[in-house]
Amino acid sequence: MEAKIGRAIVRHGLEELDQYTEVDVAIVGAGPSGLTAARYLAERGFKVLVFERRFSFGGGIGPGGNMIPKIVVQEEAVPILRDFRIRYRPAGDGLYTVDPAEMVAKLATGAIDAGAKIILGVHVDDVIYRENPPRVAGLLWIWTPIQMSGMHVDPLYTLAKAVVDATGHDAEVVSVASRKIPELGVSIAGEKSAWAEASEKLVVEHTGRLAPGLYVTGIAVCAVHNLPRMGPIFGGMLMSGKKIADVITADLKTAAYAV
Ligand code: 48F
Repeated sequence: MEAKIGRAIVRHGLEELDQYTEVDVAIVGAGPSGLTAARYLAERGFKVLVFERRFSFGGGIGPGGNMIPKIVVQEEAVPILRDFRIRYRPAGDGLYTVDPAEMVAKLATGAIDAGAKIILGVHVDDVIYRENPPRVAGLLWIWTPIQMSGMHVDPLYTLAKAVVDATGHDAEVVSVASRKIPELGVSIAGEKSAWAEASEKLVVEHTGRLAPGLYVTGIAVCAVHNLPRMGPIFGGMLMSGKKIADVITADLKTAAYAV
């Protein structure tokens, strides 16, 4: 029995890792923006891979507002809640509350059911770079426990036509690209203090492509573009995830990305 269990895991696990060595879109981070983007891209037929450092989904959703188990979503993002069948309760003034555990579960289910592959326990620590024109062509990744051990272990590669930084406040993918590839012209301007109303709009407006092959969504947009943060209101994260899916869909249809 033990041999069969081990063989089943090794065979199917490695077979699937092999299938995901090259993808259309690699999303780093399974928070609200990354999961939303994954679902809308996967349902349009793109091969989508999400790498998440933790062994769980949801990023900053789970803790609610300072650990009180509710988050807020505004009117404009309600159609996205409906797409994911996430229930919401009116709180007045165009605001709705949502149960964080339900949102985590349904965003992840929506992405997976649409066909996205999520791999947990993966730390993305670098990008793959190509010249002429300078572009990001994929990711380097390593299992999180190995990264945490501090031991030197060489990572593995995933090639992607589009790499999405959905890593949250630290914008980790853009950060490494800005340090190591000055030719890309990307930088981290740093996030500003909270101004929820302005931030919720600005984060969606600034969501987009930063350089060929490199995209940013979610609160990472604030870190990159020096925008105010917002706190436990999540409509902007969902709308940013949907917008990056639209931007990438348009880009991948152009000749430059056609393979
Ligand atoms: O932080 P996170 O939820 O990012 P988001 O989608 O949403 C932000 C909100 O949760 C909240 C907010 C808005 O109301 O202010 O903070 O922009 O999810 C980011 C995910 O990325 C993972 C991390 O564990 C988290 O689940 N992550 C971060 N860096 C890496 C990573 C990395 N280098 N490799 C893999 N995963």
